[in-house]
Amino acid sequence: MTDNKQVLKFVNDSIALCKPDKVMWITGDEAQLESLRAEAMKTGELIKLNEKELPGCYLHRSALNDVARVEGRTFICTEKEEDAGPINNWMDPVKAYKEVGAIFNGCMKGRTMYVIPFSMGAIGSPFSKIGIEITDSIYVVVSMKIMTRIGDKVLEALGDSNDFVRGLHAKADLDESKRYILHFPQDNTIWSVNSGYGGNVLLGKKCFALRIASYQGKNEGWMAEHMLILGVQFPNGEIKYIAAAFPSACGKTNLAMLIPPELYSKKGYKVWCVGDDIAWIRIGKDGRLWAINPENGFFGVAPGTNMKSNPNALLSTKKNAIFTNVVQNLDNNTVWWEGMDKNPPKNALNWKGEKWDAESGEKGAHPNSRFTAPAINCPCISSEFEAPEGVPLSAIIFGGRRAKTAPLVYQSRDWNNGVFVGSIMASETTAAATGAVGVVRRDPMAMRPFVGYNMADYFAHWIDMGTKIAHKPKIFNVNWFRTDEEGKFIWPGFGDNLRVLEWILKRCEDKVDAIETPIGYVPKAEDINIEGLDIDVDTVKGLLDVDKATWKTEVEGIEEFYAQFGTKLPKELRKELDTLKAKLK
Ligand code: GTP
Ligand code: SPV
Ligand code: MN
Repeated sequence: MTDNKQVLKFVNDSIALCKPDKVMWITGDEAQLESLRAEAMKTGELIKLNEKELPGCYLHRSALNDVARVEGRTFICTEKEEDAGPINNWMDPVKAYKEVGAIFNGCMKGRTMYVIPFSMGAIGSPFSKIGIEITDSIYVVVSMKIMTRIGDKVLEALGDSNDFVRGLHAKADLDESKRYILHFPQDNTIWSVNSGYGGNVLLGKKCFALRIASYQGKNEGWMAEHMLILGVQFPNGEIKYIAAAFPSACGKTNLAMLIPPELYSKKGYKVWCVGDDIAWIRIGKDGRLWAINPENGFFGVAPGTNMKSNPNALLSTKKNAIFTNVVQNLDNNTVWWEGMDKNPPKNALNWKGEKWDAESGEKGAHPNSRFTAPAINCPCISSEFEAPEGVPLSAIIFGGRRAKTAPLVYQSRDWNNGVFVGSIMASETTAAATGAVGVVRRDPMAMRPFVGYNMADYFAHWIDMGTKIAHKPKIFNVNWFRTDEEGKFIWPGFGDNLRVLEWILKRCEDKVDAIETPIGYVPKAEDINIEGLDIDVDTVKGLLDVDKATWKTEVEGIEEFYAQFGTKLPKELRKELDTLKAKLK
């Protein structure tokens, strides 16, 4: 335990509110965690999987109404509504504490309250930040063990400091109509109630490491971003690092762990994964941007993960992982999901726990079924994964899911133009959040659901950072998802995305030419290496095409999006939009 008065006050206040029967401090000790797993197996919250094939692995099924992030019930609770901005849902903090406090009141009667001290970032790193999550869910405890660094050593690192995020979670009755994910950035506080789904309840992740941290970053001069971090190792051994922001379920985990095509691996190319979802980025003493991954594990999308698309992710799940809402193969007590292989199990239960046969035509795994897996399981985890100061960035990449409009890759003209490119990102919605799938919406920097303050101020923070970074990374945009007339993806994607990264890194060193278009620089088609692929230079030309008419329509959408911010929109972005319009004339 701890003598930290602020921590004790937070825990005692939470006990007074939630009224649990018992309180257990999570020490990080394996015996304690193992006894909790055993308890969860008794209640069915966790199902132990085949110990030989999947040692230390468990299956969890969430409630049927609780399978994704709930953006409509996620709130930023700042004193002034304007500080939450036009994109976020806002709730007055006084009202939020009172009304949602009433839902928490007594909700842990008959239950145990678990107190989880956790660190985002390696314990003791100057870039790391500490949180305390209180929860009534063993699934949360054992998942936080995978996703973050937990236990007594975190309390030791905190000492008597008050610099920690207070996270209170209760699954309560899982009542959808009383589900709230509340953020109080001015109080370093998160309240989450009536959900058991990862993104809503593993409070270190989106709630802390993005929503609260983005607010802290604005005030402290750094950035919390929805970005993967990877290193490309060249045949001469040199490694260049890239951070990339794609919206939820748009390919971060896949890119972060990509396996180079044979053509490249034979020459000695390798890709190292530093992180697959979140980057905390600061200006280093050398004037470059340095990024750490604050997480300790992956909360990855299961469907589509297979030995061809992402072997490194699949191999990461082979021990000490938790699967949520996938198919259970009853013959050998292992798991399966759509796109794992072409042999769905015959004797199986679907994600709801019902008898299921693939012949029925119904999906067995939920489209947003996921796994939590320790990062150290990943065969390509970077040697710099725990480096206290992180890795230096050569390039920042934005990208989304666009059937048309956005070319395979383009480079922004400079930092402010790059911020503009990030700010106008749009992408088709996915199953990672509740609501319609496949609808194009603006998702600036892939942060639409994750900025803990006014998005216009967030844009201004990006512009402002640019004035302070002596050696700025170059900013690019990619789109792996252009489709042909039949709706099929034209670009092979996955490992072959390295071909695009190669062009990007060459541009960073001025080693390759480009063609100027109204939106920025695109490659000459012959500069994208297609050796060994099924596509020809003309197809690449098509993928790189910037259609003026389509972009004129796009500009109308951008105007409409920007209009919400009124006079708060940074003038630099307005200027970029005017330039784009002029170039499209
Ligand atoms: P979050 O965990 O929600 O933040 O998602 P993510 O951005 O990490 O996405 P992930 O890598 O899990 O990919 C989501 C889906 O996109 C999966 O179904 C992948 O198979 C698919 N995908 C990823 N990369 C590519 C690609 O290069 N091309 C195509 N066509 N699909 C891809
Ligand atoms: C995402 O939706 O972007 C995820 C999964 O990475 S969650 O943790 O649910 O946010
Ligand atoms: Mn994500």
